[in-house]
Amino acid sequence: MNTHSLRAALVAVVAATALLAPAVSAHAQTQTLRDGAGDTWEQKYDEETDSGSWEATGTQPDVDVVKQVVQHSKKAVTITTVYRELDLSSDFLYLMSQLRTNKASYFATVSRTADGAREVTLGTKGRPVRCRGLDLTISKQTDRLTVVVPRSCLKDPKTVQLRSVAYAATHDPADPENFESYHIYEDAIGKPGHGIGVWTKKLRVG
Ligand SMILES: [Ca+2]
Repeated sequence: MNTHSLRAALVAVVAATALLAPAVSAHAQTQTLRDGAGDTWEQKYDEETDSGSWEATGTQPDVDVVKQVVQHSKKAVTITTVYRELDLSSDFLYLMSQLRTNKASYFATVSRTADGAREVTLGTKGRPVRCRGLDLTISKQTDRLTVVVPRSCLKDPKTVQLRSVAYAATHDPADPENFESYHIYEDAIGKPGHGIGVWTKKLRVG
C-alpha cells in the first residue's frame, strides 16, 4: 500500500463519517473540547469479506488527542490540538477539521509524512482556497499541533463552528509490501467513539 492509496483510503473514511448531525449552538469566543486518553480506534480489513471495521486499540502516538482548543478572534481561527504523545513516529499523520461558518463550510487539513514533509490546506466545496497566512506548527516537546486560519480566508464570518478527527498510519518497515503490516488509527475529537468528532458551539468573533 503506497502513500497515495493510503491517503485515498483515509479520505474515503473521512467522507463516509462526515455526515453526522450537528450539536446545539451557543455563543462563545473560545471553546475547549476534552477527549479521553486511550480511546484510539484501528481500522481492520477483512480479506475474506473485503470489508473494513473498527476496533478499540487503547492509545497510539500521533493520534490519541486529549484536548482541542478552538479560538475565534478578530484575526483568525486558531485550532490547538493536544495529543497524549506526539512523537512523530508515524508514517502518516492526518488531522481534518470542518469549519462551518455563517456563510460556508470549509475543511482545514493537516498531513505529515515520516520524511518530515508536512502541509496544511484549506478547501471549500471540493476546491482549494488560497489562504495567505494559513499556518501550521507541530511541537513534539509540547505534544501540540496548531493550525491558524486567518479570518479573511473564511470571508470574515460572524460565527465559526468546528469538528475534527485525527488519523495516523504505521507499517512494519521490514515488511512494507505486506498490506497486513499497515495500521490505520483514528480518534474522534470530543467523544470516545470513532468517526468525526463533536461540533463546537458557534463561536462568535470576540
Ligand atoms: Ca483521545
